[in-house]
Amino acid sequence: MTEPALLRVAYADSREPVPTELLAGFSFADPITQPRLLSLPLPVLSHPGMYEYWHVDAPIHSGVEAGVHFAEGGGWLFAWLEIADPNATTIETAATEAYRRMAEFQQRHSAHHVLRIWNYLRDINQGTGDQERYRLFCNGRAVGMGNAFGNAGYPAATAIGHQDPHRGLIVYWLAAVQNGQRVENPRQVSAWCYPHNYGPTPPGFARALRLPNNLGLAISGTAAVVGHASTHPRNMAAQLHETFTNLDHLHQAAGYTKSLPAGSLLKAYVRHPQDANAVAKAIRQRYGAALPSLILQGDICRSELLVELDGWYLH
Ligand code: 3EB
Repeated sequence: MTEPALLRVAYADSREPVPTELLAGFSFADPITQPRLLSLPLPVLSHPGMYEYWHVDAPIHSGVEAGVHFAEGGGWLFAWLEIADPNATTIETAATEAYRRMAEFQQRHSAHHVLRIWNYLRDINQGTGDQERYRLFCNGRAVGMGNAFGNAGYPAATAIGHQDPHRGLIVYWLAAVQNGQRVENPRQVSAWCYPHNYGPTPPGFARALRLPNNLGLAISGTAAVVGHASTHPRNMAAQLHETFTNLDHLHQAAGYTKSLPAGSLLKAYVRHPQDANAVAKAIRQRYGAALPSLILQGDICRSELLVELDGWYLH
């Protein structure tokens, strides 16, 4: 099997022309309707007007199949779907539907290895105990994915809350003709082994995924979770420091010695917009001003967590 082409990820000013050979593009709380571009309901606090682009140096074919929007080329596939999630529908049902449709869609496409998934759902912390919407989402997701990923073969993932009453459950993903390698963080209990005090269905995701073609790592949503516990509840500076430490251990577990080399990107989700500047500053101090980063307003799936990072370790 041929290796997938080079995949590049960049943040760019939306006033610049949309690049060609685009696999995917993302705007943040900025409505756009163009094939291959997805508008995400998370305001960007650090660089208003920035978009995210995924480039592949190959011809791209795009379309819509059974409500799944997709673009594929060069051995890569980007796809997304949105399930309306009005109050009458439970988020549990919406998640099952989303993952069933993803699994069915993936079976029909040659780039069938799902490597990385992002989940954005409204009011993620609403509801108490096991009725919290994030926990219900985890229940529904597990039912919908069934055996699609096999045990411990989960993709890397992010699950973040949005506040847009007009948007539902948005799931987008990256798949490839070649599989990647799952990477777990030795400082953290694997998510699918979380004890049941975090909800009846542990979340199914890998901490990172080593991309084919030796491109680097797709890094899952990473927060101040050590073992399985949230640390430093409601303390932004300490959570951020713990999260940086988690990222260090994660890239070391993947066999990389260098911390986020040139080509890498980082995204921070902050619960409170007033924390954006402090987070941007801490990222600059830790990784240098050259690292492209975006600070988005988004809710973390555990209510005591204030910040989560995800990104790309690319070299
Ligand atoms: C954590 O470490 C933080 O449910 O897909 C991070 C990444 C988190 C993905 C998911 C949840 C998910 O448990 C939360």
